[in-house]
Amino acid sequence: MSRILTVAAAQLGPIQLAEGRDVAVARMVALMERAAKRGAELVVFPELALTTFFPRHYHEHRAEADRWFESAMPSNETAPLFAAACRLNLGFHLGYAERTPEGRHFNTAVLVNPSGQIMLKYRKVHLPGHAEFDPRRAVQHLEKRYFEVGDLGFPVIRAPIGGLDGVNMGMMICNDRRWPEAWRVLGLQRVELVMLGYNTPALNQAAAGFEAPHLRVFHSHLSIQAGAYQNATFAVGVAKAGSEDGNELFGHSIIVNPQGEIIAQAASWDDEVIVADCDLDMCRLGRTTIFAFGQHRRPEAYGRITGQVGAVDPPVFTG
Ligand code: ING
Repeated sequence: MSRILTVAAAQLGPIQLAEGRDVAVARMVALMERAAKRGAELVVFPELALTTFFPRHYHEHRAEADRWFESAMPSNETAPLFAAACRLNLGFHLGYAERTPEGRHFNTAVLVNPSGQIMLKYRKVHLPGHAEFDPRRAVQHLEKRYFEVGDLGFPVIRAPIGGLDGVNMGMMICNDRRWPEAWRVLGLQRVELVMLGYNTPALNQAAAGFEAPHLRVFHSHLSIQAGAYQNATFAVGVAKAGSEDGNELFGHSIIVNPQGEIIAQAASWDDEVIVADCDLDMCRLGRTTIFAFGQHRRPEAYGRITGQVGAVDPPVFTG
């Protein structure tokens, strides 16, 4: 008996600095309705889906940035998403900026069931960019200024979704997809579906050297396809895309199967729904053969992975 989950990636076009959450939420409800019409049971939204990608803007006083954060989930502004999920019998993943009651700040994602229960929460671990204003950069990337490092690890939950009694689901956010460690921690919990949203500039903004523009998408797809294949899991990578106040983010949202194949891809850099039937039993081949972790992994050889932060120089051959 195959276990099929119909998943939608709900890619968002740009959200301008001046646009309120109500505009984004209304667009997102429309995408949920389109996804439901296409038979989707789960809808995956991008990272920081409610606002413009505000880490590109410098706020001298961090408290000025609180305007970009949600102090409750659901809040009045996001309640329509929860109502739509119930009305359409959809689960959904949402990326947003979280401000906790204690005043801590995280780049967060939640997985919500049709009843509005938050089944899983994840806080972004790999924060790219910098904490202070960098005059060398054409555009700032201040995630290290506005967010703390996530403190929830990389959790996986087995939960009912769609017509299935239990699916092993996990999340990561944007830059996390570039780090194989994140994928492997999820893989070691038998994850079957990894949901990740991203806001990725279409052009390299670090003043560190030339990177051909086509490589931006190549690296994103390479990371997601490799992570899915090497951990025998489905993956859904969902962009916020388009030009936000002149700053271009690329789209190319994808759904990837446990063989690392792209089975659906967005064609625009705007609001767009892509849908795929994910037969979760496809995970079994990889995890019982090539990536049967219990039979083949050798943690005693991997000490450097958790023992070191940065790289060290190797010994020099002296003949
Ligand atoms: N954005 C980018 C990402 O990792 C980035 C930042 C782009 C880092 C390209 C390195 C290279 O996709 C976020 N929000 O993490």
